[in-house]
Amino acid sequence: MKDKIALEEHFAIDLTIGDSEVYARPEVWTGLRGKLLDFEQQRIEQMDAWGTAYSILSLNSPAVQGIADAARAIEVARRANDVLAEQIARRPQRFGGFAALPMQDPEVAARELERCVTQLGFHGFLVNGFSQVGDERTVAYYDAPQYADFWAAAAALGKPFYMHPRDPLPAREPIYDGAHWLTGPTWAFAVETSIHALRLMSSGLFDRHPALQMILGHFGEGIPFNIWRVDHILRKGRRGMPCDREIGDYLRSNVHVTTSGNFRTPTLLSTLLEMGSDRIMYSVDYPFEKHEDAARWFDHCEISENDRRKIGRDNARTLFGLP
Ligand code: GRE
Ligand code: ZN
Repeated sequence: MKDKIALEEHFAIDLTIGDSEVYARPEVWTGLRGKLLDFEQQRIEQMDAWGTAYSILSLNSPAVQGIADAARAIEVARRANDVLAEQIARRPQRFGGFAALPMQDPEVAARELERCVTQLGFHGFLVNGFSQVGDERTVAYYDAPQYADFWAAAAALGKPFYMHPRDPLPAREPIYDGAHWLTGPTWAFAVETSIHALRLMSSGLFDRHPALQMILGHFGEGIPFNIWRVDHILRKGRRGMPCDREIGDYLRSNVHVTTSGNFRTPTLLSTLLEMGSDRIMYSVDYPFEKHEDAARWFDHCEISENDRRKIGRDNARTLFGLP
């Protein structure tokens, strides 16, 4: 399929590139590093070769979320957003952007989002999970009360947000001790990100802001596969859960998922049955994943051509108001 839109596509700046090194074996790091910092060579070549017309770019992980010092987080977020805006201005037909936000300071984060949307033309924001705030071991999840005004400001701008993975802090997750191969994208990313997403969905956030839309990568980090059980259990007793509806209702009215890094037809079909074809969008997760692997699978997987067009392009056009 030509003219696909992809929306979990990452870049890095000098101040954040180091965060990605732990995810690459030494012999591939030089290549990955180059691809994260590149905007005009391999990135465009790969998009052209495998039929992606437009990529919405976002900073690597955890980047701003991992900078406990709020002033520094604010500075790095602004730098990254300015770099991205400059690259979009050079190729507005090929690149869009998600803002990086210093969630360590919710008021500044709201103002930076407003700047990115109204002045830089970004399509929303992407957060890499929880933020470390003040010191390395203090974490904030965004269902916390101090984010109420941030969410009101974000919802008023009318743009979606992407909840992207990061690893849990080792000190808080001894279950990975001695089995570090399960951290990162193997498994820990999905566990960490799905719980954060479920926290937001069950917090009443989407009752207060019913038009707000959250995007999850990797086919929803496991949530669509398990949503029936979640609501089945909660139907027996809500255990103090403050939201108005069932969590599956929010999945079907406030959540979109992408194919990033999860190029598998049974998973796609299961997600289609659970969420319908309006809430699934193509993505690669470049440069951590290859356009080739994503496109070789997606362009020929066994779905209707109507669904392929929706998932490959039209759902994203509608969600982001693209021409
Ligand atoms: C990502 O951001 O999507 C990512 C990483 C590290 C490894 C794999 C991966 O940050 O997909
Ligand atoms: Zn990613």
